[in-house]
Amino acid sequence: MTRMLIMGPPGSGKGTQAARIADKLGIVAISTGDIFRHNVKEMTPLGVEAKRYIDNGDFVPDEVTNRMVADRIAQPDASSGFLLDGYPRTAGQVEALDSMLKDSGHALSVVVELTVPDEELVARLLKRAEIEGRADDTEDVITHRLDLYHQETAAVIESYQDRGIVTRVDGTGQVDDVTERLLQAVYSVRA
Ligand code: B4P
Repeated sequence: MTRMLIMGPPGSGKGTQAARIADKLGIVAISTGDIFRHNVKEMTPLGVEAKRYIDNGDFVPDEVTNRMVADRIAQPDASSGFLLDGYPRTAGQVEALDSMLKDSGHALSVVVELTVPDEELVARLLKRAEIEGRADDTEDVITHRLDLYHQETAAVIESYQDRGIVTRVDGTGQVDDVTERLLQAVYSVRA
């Protein structure tokens, strides 16, 4: 039963790789960013609240995000395992996830960290801006998201490193090659 996290800075390929890895492992990929964007598009109360944070590149408050994730992982399709993409991003979210997992009687199998140099991250996100036009892919907001990542989320990864469950994977190069490296990393932990 795989319960794993994919972590890394904005633009490191989390969303791209999460779908591929979850498909290979036969588990569901849950992306907090995708759930927020869907709610923003549908203009749900959650979306209206989340939009002002997302557009500025800020984190949506923990209380809102934690409740959303708890509801999502309680759904039947997550009962046989899941891959979380973009969560947890703060110390408060780590604590909340720990208690969700404790309640379910399962532990995290592995945390994979995608590493990509900052210059390449910015280039990728600016390229995506040309294609998708996401409101949070402007240069200023990208810089702010990267700063937030280094200030808050890097410490989250360190806290998992202290538990000895983090595997670092080089996120540069062709998408297929990164997928292959990630699968090798996951299989080596499960073996
Ligand atoms: P996310 O949706 O998680 O956005 P992201 O960090 O930019 O990652 P994403 O998955 O989109 O990009 P990827 O690296 O796959 O979060 C968006 C916002 O939602 C946050 O800023 C925050 O406001 C809010 N939010 C989400 N989770 C939250 C939480 N837990 N708590 C609070 N707030 C939260 O890909 C980027 C680009 O790179 C793509 O265009 C892709 O095609 C390209 N790419 C991927 N792999 C590549 C490769 N190997 N080579 C070249 N390009 C590649």
